[in-house]
Parts: sequence; structure tokens; C-alpha cells
Amino acid sequence: MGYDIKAAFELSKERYAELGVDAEKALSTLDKIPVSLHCWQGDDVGGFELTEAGGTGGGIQATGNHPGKARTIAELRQDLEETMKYIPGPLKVNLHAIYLECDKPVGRDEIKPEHFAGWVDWAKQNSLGLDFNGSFFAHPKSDLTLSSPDENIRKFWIDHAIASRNIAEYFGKELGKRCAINLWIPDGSKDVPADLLAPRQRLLESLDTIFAKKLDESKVFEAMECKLFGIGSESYVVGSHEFYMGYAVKNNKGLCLDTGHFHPTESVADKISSCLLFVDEILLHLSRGVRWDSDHVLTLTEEVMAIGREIALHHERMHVGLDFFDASINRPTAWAVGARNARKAILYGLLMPKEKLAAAENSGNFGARLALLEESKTLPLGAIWDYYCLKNNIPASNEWLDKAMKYEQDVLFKRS
Ligand code: RNT
Ligand code: ZN
Repeated sequence: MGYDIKAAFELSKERYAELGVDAEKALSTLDKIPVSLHCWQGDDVGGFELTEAGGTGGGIQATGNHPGKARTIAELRQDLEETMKYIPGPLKVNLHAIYLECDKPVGRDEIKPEHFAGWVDWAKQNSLGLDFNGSFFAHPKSDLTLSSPDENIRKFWIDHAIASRNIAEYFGKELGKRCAINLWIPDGSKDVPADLLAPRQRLLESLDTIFAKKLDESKVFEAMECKLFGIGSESYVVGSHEFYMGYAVKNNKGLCLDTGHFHPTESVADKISSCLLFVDEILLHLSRGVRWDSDHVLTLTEEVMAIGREIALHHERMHVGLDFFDASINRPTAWAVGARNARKAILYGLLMPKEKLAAAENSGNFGARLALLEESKTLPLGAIWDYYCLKNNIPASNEWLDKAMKYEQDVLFKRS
């Protein structure tokens, strides 16, 4: 007889129950927390614009040339559909403006809902919500964008941002699922600028113009994403954490926290509770920083598990997205590993022995608190996870990988 996932779950459920944790309840909560799959892992952030071909720029290069990347939107959707067979629980798909469908070149300042109608149809067929991002990189005008001293360039990107908001609203209306729209710009400088203030003042004015028209907040959630540094913006980033935190608080907007965008010893898990005291909602870009790169595939680190605990507590005010791009390995595998880890981390959070921890803390017994936290790391999370996969008809453990490898042979390697 093979390994019995259901029997292992029943035993493990008891183990959690001893600590006052209801594993069934954790799974039903997990079913309410969507994870947004970022379309750009499928084609190394290339997009399908008919103009402006070239690298991504802005310090977000995907490195590697593993064969089989999606060459068309049809292939990208096919790969997403395959990947979604490996990930249990509700998903959304996060699009960038450069993933539009068009038969002739369309300026970024002229993109319209009609260029994304195919995505909406596809999302409807697959019961998915869609998220959105304006694309401010990989363009001849994207040296400085919303902070550019050149008024025409600034206007071009303001128009792009406004056009992107209209598309987000269209997604929210059409799909009946709120669309999270995020704004990230690559603006910064390699060396120390003489004037740190002026670009930020211009970005502030640009944002005020972009957000002048209010959108229906039941359809759209709007966030802005900071970064500590990028390749080519090592010394100065216009949209810093303080900039967007201030802007979001003052203007009632959302924040996007990308886990690769801070100093390596800063904890995004720790930031969440503070930010949520001052902004209504947070979007997460789950990513793995490795030295100077901020976009490795998400692994199940202690920091990601700590973020899972925060999501478990605040999921009604959080949007969970992924943001990494690895061109050196099988792309659906990268997606699935990252998405499964995001969900495992949330499950870990939902399975924390919260009441026992609180009791230890409230009685001042910090030794017990430490012991409980450490013991909870080796509770049978894997058995609960396997059962969650089984319940959702998703292959557990290495079985999904066999499927991914077969898909690679049968489909991806046949692409030239
Ligand atoms: C870049 C930001 C941004 C992008 C994507 C493509 O540093 O993280 O979110 O990765 O929008
Ligand atoms: Zn990001």
C-alpha cells in the first residue's frame, strides 16, 4: 500500500488539535485567499508589444536562456493553464500593459480595454480575477518616467498610467473580482544626484494628476511599489519607501511591498502591521532577493513564513501577488514552486498555535513563547498541505513535477 495522504492528514489534524488549532478551519480560510500569478514569469518579462522590442531595463533583467519560453499570448495562456494545474487554491493572473493584444503598434499612452478583451474572455473561461500594472520600463522614453524633467515625457507616462487605470477598472467590472493595479517606475540614478528633491516633487505632481479621477474602489485597489535600489539606480530611487508610504497615507492609496526591495536584513513581515495602521490595504510582491537581485523564485524561507503569519492575520486587507522571473529554468516549474510556497507559507500562518502563543506572551512567559514558536516549525505542515492538494485535485509533492517535466518535453521543448 502506498502513502495514505488522508490517513496522514487525520493524524496530523490531531497533532494540531492538541495545540488548540483547527486544521480544517485553516484549510477553509486558505480557500479564501487568492494568490496572483504574475504573467511575466512565462516569457522573461518580454511582453507582446509590436514596437519597442528590447530588454526590460530598469534593473529588472531576467537572466538565463532555458528553452521553451512562451512566444505568443496563446502560448503564455497555455503555460499558465498548465501551471495552474499544479497549484491548489484560488488564483488570479497579474498582467502588465505590455501583454496587450494588438495587430498594429499601439503607444503606451493609447492602450485601451479592447486590447485586453481577449484576456478578459480567457479569465472568464478559467474563473480567474485579473490584476494589472502599467509598464514604465523597456521603452525609449523610460529613462526617467513620471519624474522626468521633460514635460512631454512626463505627460506620456501620466497618460499611460491613466490608460492603465481604465483597464484595471474594466477588469474589475467585467470579472466581478476586484482588480489590484500596481504602479512601479524605474526612475532613479546610478550616481548621487545633485538634487534629491526635484524628481520626487515631479513624481508627486504626476501622481496627483494620475489619481485626480476617483475610481470605483469596489472594483479596483490601487497600490504603489517602492524599491531601495536597482541596477542603474544604485544611488538614488525616486520612488523610495518613505515617498510612497507618505503619499499613500496622505492620499488614501495602497502600498505594494515587494520582498526583494529592501535591505536584506529588513523584514517585510515586520512592516505589514505598521503599514496597516496607516493604509487600508497592502499588495505583496513575493519575491526572493539574492544579493543584488530582487527577483529569484520564492522559496520557503523563515521570512516568507513570517509573512505567511501576517497574511493569515490580515488577509482581508492584503492582496498576495508573486514577482520573480527566472529564465534559467523551466518557467512553469518556477511559477509553481513560487506559488506553492506562497500558499504553504499562508497555511503555516493559519496553523500557528495562536491562542497558546498569546497566553504565553500575556503571562510574561517568553521562554514558553520561544519554545512554542520553534516547535511549530516542525509540526506536520506537509501532511496538511498534501491533503489540501488532494482535496483540490492537485498532485501532491513530486507528482506535479513529473507532469511539469512531461509538459516540458511534449510542449515547451518543441518550441524553437
Ligand atoms: C521591479 C518591480 C516590479 C516588476 C514587475 C515586472 O523591481 O518589482 O514590480 O518586477 O512589475
Ligand atoms: Zn515587484
